[in-house]
Amino acid sequence: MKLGKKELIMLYTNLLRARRADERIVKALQEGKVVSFYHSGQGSEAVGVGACSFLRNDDYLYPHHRGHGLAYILPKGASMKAHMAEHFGRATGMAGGVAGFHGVDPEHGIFGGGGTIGSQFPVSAGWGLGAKKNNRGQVVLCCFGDGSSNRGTLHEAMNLAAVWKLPIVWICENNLYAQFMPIKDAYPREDIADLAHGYNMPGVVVDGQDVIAVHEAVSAAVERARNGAGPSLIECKTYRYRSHSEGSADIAHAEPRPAEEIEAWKKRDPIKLFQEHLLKEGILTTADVERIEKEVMAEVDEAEKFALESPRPDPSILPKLLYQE
Ligand SMILES: Cc1ncc(C[n+]2csc(CCOP(=O)(O)OP(=O)(O)O)c2C)c(N)n1
Ligand SMILES: [Mg+2]
Repeated sequence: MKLGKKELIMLYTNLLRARRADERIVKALQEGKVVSFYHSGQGSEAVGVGACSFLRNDDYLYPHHRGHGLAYILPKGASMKAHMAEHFGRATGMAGGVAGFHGVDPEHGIFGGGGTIGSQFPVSAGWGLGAKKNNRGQVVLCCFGDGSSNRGTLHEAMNLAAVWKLPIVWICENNLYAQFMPIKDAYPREDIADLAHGYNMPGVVVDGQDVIAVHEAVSAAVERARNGAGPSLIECKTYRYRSHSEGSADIAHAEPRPAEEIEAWKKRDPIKLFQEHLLKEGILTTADVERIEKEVMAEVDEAEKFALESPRPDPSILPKLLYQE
């Protein structure tokens, strides 16, 4: 799909929505308004936004856990208010405010995630089988990290999906680390996309800071899957700007992550890169950039206000550990 001005601005806006909502949740957590932990997605938004902005409503999405799905689920149609309210532990949240740290919105084909890394593979294979049997051309996007690719469940699911030609696009958000473990010390090759050859499917490496590159690779794989040609694997090379989760040490093994590495990736901020590109091409003016910033901030303010004004869930349905007034 060739993108016109409207679609390009939509991609830019989605990048900004994911970033600003993520920043607000981090701030709210620091202020004690958010009830639990948070895995920030700042730095890798182009992966989810590039992959999910042009999916069909009835396509199935298993979002990655960075930003607790923000960059994936917002472009797929999920509500920022419901995501925010979930994190504030409110009844209007995506999962009623009781447990939704993984994006969920069944009306938009997002059936939630799981806390167990690697659970997305067999679950997505099941959805892929369902999609194939439905025969409506639905596609499944299964998103995971570099560390998750080391789970044995990947083999079972990718093998079955390849044999049965299931309509699945496997999307690896390779941010070079699994918590404190550098992927170079946990995987013997350079590219996780190489795994695809073992399952007789295309394996593509893309620049995960480039939202257009991600979009192009994913839409080719989506088309292939819709046409019955089976699964593909897309590896997006990216980075996370914050620590694994808020409050945890920002380390590789037991040492701080290298400052020069963080700086180099910040120079390739996906939003900055895309904004520069759109300004240069005359798609956006500086006035447009300011207007979009204001609109997105208004959406984020409104989402936070909605969350804060929403009621707490009925305590009788809450696991004891989660409920604090
Ligand atoms: C089976 C399992 N092991 C460990 C964890 C704890 N854990 C949560 S996220 C994470 C890192 C996953 O790394 P990766 O797949 O690269 O994703 P990233 O967090 O880097 O985006 C770990 C170890 C878990 N949730 N499930
Ligand atoms: Mg990782």
